[in-house]
This record gives sequence, structure tokens and C-alpha cells, in this order.
Amino acid sequence: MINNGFRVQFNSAIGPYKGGLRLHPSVNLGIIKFLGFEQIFKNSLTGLPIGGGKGGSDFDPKGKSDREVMAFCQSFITELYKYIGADTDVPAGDIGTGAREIGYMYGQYKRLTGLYEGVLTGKGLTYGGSLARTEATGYGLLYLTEEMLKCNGHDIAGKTVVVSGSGNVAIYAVQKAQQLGAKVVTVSDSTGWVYDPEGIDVALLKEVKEVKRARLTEYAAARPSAQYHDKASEGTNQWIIKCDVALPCATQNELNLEDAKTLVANGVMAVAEGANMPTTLEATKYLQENGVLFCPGKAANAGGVATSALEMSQNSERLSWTFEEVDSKLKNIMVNIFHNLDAAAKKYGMDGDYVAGANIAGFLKVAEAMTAQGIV
Ligand code: NDP
Ligand code: 8G0
Repeated sequence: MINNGFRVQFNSAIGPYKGGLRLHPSVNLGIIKFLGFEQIFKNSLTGLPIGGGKGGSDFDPKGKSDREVMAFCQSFITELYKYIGADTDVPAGDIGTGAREIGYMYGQYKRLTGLYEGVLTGKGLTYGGSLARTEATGYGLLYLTEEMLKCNGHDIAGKTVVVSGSGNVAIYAVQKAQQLGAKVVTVSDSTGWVYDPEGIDVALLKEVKEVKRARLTEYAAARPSAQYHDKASEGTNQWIIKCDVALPCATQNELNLEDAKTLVANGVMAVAEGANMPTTLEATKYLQENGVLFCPGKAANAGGVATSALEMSQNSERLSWTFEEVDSKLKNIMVNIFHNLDAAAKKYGMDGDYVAGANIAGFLKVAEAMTAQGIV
């Protein structure tokens, strides 16, 4: 079996290329390019010195043994190692690429180059990883959502939240939403979704997904209050559940116009993207036209890459910060991002349009850096 691997180095005006590596059978060059393009502006919004890139492969880690995954990761890095480095291009995880895969890739990079450097982020805590990186994207999503609601006169506490996905982003989004006093009633994976009106049990979800690497049917089997819905046989998804806040945290194009109409009819107040481009263009427009607060992924999920940049800082100074230190920096970054979008939208006459605000604020810094450097 031959797999194809990609790395798109899109823009390095404000720092080394930075972005994840996706391992999923759907991966192709088009997907990596759109993700890399978004990454430029997201990384700019973090305020940290990172350029934009993305990579991955159509290798499917699902159902593979640790040994098979290791063999793939070693082959992948054998091809990629010449193009990456702590000061040139710093990949990380993404869909299908977690701590296990990053570990195998880091080991192979070190074996080939002899360098012990911060070439990858999302590393394990014993070899240069950062505390709070695992939680960062989901936590950051909630810090931003909380601020967006607050600035529009609402409180996240007491809200009903619908989350899609049950991977890294979704799990920690559920956890932080609950810590902030919201009730999360759904999670999903590629085959089905769970409705748990008593609120998702995060400990059980982590056990099923992080430890057993099992399907959500196992969550439902262990939790009497949960109902499992099969997507293919029912033709439904989690967006039919009435909620105040919707957080798509699985993959691109998972929230379409029909879903947006259902959410609006059910009174949704805010949508913030944990995944990259989960909302289709038509759905985004519909939500915005119907007064829903909408925050695009390049702002809402920037906490992951921001914390990766903090991991790079720690690697450079050969120190590790405490969980609280990293988490408080993350929170500051997310609150600042929201205010930057809000200000850019207002300044350019599009008050409340956080899509325009994110694009403008992200773009301006990159354009200025490119212009100053002679557009090289
Ligand atoms: P994971 O691999 O940990 O989890 C992905 C989740 O989404 C799983 O529940 C998976 O279900 C589901 N999923 C993936 N592909 C599909 C698909 N084609 N159709 C339906 N469901 C799917 O990935 P992450 O949580 O890390 O990433 C989720 C999203 O967040 C992606 O868009 C990613 O690019 C984005 N993101 C991630 C960041 C991070 O730090 N991890 C940072 C910023 C953005 P199943 O298990 O059944 O495949
Ligand atoms: O840490 C990263 O560079 C990273 C990993 C996975 C996804 C993303 C993203 O911003 O989409 C960034």
C-alpha cells in the first residue's frame, strides 16, 4: 500500500511555517492548501511569530496497530525531515495525529538529523511538550466564546451547548464549557452522535476515545441517560437538538445551510468554529443574516496553534512553564483575538461581522510584514 504525503509551506512573513499534519483517508492537496491558507491568517491573529503551513497524508491510522502507525510515521518523516526544522517549519498534530504519532515522528527526526530541537509541537511532556497543549484548542474555543457572548450581553453559564466531534478539540471544549457552567448535550463521530440530556460525562468520553480508541456506541452503552443515533440509517445529525450555542469541532463542511436553518429555528444565539471551516459559506451567511453571533475557526480555534507557539518558546529557552502559566497566557490570547476582530469589523464598517473582522485583522499584519520585507 502506497500513501501520499503533503506539506504546503504557504507563508513565512511573520515566522517559521507552522501548522498541523492531518492523517485521514480524505486528505488530498486541495484540502491541505485550504487549511494552509487559513493557517496564515489564524497564526497572524494569535499575535505570535508563526507563519502558515499544513500537511498530512491519506494514511488512515484507524484500526492500525501501534507498530503499523510507527512504521508509517517513520517513513513519512524520512521524506519530510529535510524540509522542516525549529526555525523553518514546525508541524504538529491534527485529525488522526495525536501524541502517539507526534512521538514517533519526533524520534525519527532526531534519529535522522541528530538534532534535539523543537521541530514538532504537541510533544509528550517527557520530551519537550507543553502543559495545556492537549487542552488548548477546546479551552481556547470556550474562552473566546465566553468573551463574545459577554460583549453581546450574554453569559455562557446556564446555556445549552451542542458540540460535534469527539476528538481532541471536542473533548476539551466539552470540559471547559461545563467548567464555565454550561450544559453540553451532544458529541459525535463520523458514524453517529450521542444525545445526553443530563450533560456529557467527560470522564467517560475520555475513557472511550483517548484510552480505548472506541466508537461512541460504547459511551452510550455505559451511560443510561444517553441516546445513540446512527447517522447513515437515520439521516440525522446533532444540529437538530435545540441549543443556545453550537460548537462544530469535527471537520470541514459539517454544518450546511439546512443545519443552519434548523439551528436558527431552534433559537441558537451563537456559533463558534472549533474545527477548520466546518460551516459552509451558505450556512455562515444564513446564520449571520439571522442575527446569530458567528466566530470563524481562524479566530475561535487559534488557541491550539497559539499554545504550540508557546511550546516553541519553552523549547527555545529550554524551560517548561506551569499549567496555570500556559492556560492564563492562552486565555489572554483568546480574549485579545476577539477584541481585535471586533475592532477591525467596526473600523471597516462591518460591526458584528466577525468573519470580516478576522480576515482583515489577520491579513493586515501579514501584508505589512511582506511589504516591509520587499514582498519576498
Ligand atoms: P481528532 O482526530 O482528535 O478528532 C476528529 C473528530 O472529528 C473525531 O470525532 C472524528 O470522528 C471526527 N471526524 C473527522 N473527520 C470526519 C469526517 N470526515 N466526517 C465526520 N466526522 C469526522 O481531530 P481534532 O479534534 O484535533 O480536530 C478536529 C478539527 O479541529 C479539525 O478540523 C482540525 O483541523 C481542527 N483543529 C484542531 C486543532 C488541534 O489542536 N487539534 C487546532 C485547530 C483546529 P471519527 O473518530 O469517527 O473519525
Ligand atoms: O499546533 C498546531 O500547529 C496545529 C495543530 C493542529 C491544527 C492546527 C490548526 O490551527 O488548525 C494547528
